[in-house]
Amino acid sequence: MPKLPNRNPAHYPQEGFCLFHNILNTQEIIEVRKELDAMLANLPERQIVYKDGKNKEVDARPEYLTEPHPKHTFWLELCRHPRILDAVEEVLGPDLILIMSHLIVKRAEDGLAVAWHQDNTYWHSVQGTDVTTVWLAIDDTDRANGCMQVIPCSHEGYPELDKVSTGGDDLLGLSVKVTPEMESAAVCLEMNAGSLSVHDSFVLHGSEANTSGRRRAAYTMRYANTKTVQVDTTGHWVPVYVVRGELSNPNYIDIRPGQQLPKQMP
Ligand SMILES: O=C(O)CCC(=O)C(=O)O
Repeated sequence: MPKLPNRNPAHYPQEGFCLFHNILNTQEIIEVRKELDAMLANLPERQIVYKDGKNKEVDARPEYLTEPHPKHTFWLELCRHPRILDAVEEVLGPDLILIMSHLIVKRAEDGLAVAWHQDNTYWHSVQGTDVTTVWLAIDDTDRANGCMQVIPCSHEGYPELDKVSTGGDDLLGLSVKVTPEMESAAVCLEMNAGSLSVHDSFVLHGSEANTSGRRRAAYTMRYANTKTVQVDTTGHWVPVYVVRGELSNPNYIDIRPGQQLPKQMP
């Protein structure tokens, strides 16, 4: 019997993730898809990606649309959408910074798998554990098109697990070793477009390749509690934006409600 994902934000600290249904409405999702389709139509031929622990040049793929928010107002505006921030506030509290984002699109019958990993262990400029990722479904997602999978409670104690090279054709090129018992506890985060999950930055998660005839697109937005997490802005590759609550660091950019969005980086 498939395990049902946690939908109660009160259980997030223990489970390490939570599902929120229907956060964006149909019209909002149509607009998101329009922006995404325009980006997909303009993919470069080659791109530099971080894979297997180093930067490499590869044929461009839509799984690697990293950090659109400092470059396009549309994505930055989405990162401060009040209903998305309400979900984040439920698990991280009211003082929130946006630290990264990434569009991950798995084309029909071609989308890459994402091996088991812990996000936080890749982010050396981020100090602290109150960090969460919003994974917004832009398309309906299920096991066949490579939905996210999470191993509940695997963040407990915030262990930094060793990584090994996958040697395979997956998004990261690295994987954390997971026992069959751990893997059998994994939960599939199947959801309709407009729903989202949030996951702790230490919880083990990944996804399988897209073997279906349907696209699987998602927008991941990464947030932290600005009172307990420090970001070294000199070593961080994108600006840090205050989206809600206290303005704690003069190096962060204030985009709280009512603030004009800054000019976009080229
Ligand atoms: O979209 C996926 O399949 C993986 C996403 C992921 O690893 C993340 O959001 O940290």
